[in-house]
Amino acid sequence: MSSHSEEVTNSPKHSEEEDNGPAYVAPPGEDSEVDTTLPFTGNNGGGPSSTHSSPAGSGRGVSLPRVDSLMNAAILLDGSTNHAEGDDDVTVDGDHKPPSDVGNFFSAPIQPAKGKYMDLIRLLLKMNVSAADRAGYCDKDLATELCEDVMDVLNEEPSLLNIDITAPPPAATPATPPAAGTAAPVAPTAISPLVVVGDIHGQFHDMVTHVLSQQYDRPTGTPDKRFLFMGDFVDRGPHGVEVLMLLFALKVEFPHMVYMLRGNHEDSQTSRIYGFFTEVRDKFDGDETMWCLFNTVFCSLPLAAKVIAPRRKFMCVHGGLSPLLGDLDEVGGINRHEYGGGSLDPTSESIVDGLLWSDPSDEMDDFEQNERGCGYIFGVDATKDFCRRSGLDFICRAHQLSMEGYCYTHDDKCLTVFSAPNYCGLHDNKGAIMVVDGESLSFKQFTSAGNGGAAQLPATMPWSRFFS
Ligand SMILES: [Mn+2]
Repeated sequence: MSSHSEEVTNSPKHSEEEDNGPAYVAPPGEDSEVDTTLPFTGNNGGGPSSTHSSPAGSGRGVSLPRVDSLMNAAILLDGSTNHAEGDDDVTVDGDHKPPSDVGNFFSAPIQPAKGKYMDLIRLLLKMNVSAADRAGYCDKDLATELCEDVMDVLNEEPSLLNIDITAPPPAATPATPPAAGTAAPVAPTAISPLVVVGDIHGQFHDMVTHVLSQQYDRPTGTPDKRFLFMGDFVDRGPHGVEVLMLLFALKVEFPHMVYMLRGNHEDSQTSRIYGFFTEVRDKFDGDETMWCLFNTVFCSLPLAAKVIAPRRKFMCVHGGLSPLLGDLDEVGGINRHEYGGGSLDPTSESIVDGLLWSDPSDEMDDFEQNERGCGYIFGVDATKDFCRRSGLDFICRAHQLSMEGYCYTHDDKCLTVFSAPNYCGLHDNKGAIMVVDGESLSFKQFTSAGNGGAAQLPATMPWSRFFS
């Protein structure tokens, strides 16, 4: 390894990456001898470097399975029809234009909690993000206030979200109590489908035109959508700042309609290396303090969600499981703010490692150390046992590229959703989202809107910084 190994040697944790993943998953029919020379898999043959120290509780040093087996498992199941939801409703999402006027984005009676970020939301949804347009939102005072406001909202949330889509979303709590004689906020009466979203990685145009469009461009008369993002908002793609600022603004204004989980890239040791640091510095006049503040917000992001739908309960998380995680409810007891700071107990540290970093494999039963250098590879029995102990039907996670945008493994107990189409401008993969409605669970696949991939990478981000 070249410069990459030098960089990561300075990282006490999460070192070698990560850059194995999201692992390349071949489309159905493609030769299962995946080209492991692709940039994602550059470390596959080499294994972890001996220069890296082992984080407490993560058990590094065991022999590592090759990620090839993981990829092959995904290939076999990708596009198969043997899963329980064999008649999944899969549609290809059409083109969406930036909205000319989104009003309050959500329909009445879902009102913005503060209102002060609605102009920012409307501005960013127009997707004018060229260097000449940035002055309107890459403002340090605005971004600082937004980060502080979203931290206040996120810190009100537990480490384990509980999202019940069988009931209408609760009314937002107004910033100040209504004045005497003013009507209290009216709670929504319609049940809102939940849109579950995988990795974004700075592909802002794809997020707006295929994910958020599910709300702003929905057919007339259909209910508002709720959104659950499973992390990896930043790094690799060029517009992590725009992704965060739009989602933070939506989170502040509509805290019960937009939920954000932490991914492994929402971490200073990862986002320092894989593009976000450079992006923030460039967009905020060389100032590095905004990157620090964004990373402070990351520590407030919840770790997982329990989703209650009419016919099923499932977990959403960025990566996956840990052998030390007994059941899902234990996540709620973890002080997520201490993760990575050295003061969290080793068991909890290991559990969060798994939540953010783990990957499934169909070729093993239990747990192995993950070749990414952090987290675990978990097998089919691990998933089934965890679902049984936690009263879940399946787990839903992101973190790995799938050519179809989503992929079942573990006898359909483990679902991967990946929402960055044509990832990094290189892989011609579809993105997908899952829509959980009253009774049904469906997928929307989409191709890249353009402008979100490698072609837009700022020249200041060396290719090797992304893919080494
Ligand atoms: Mn990830």
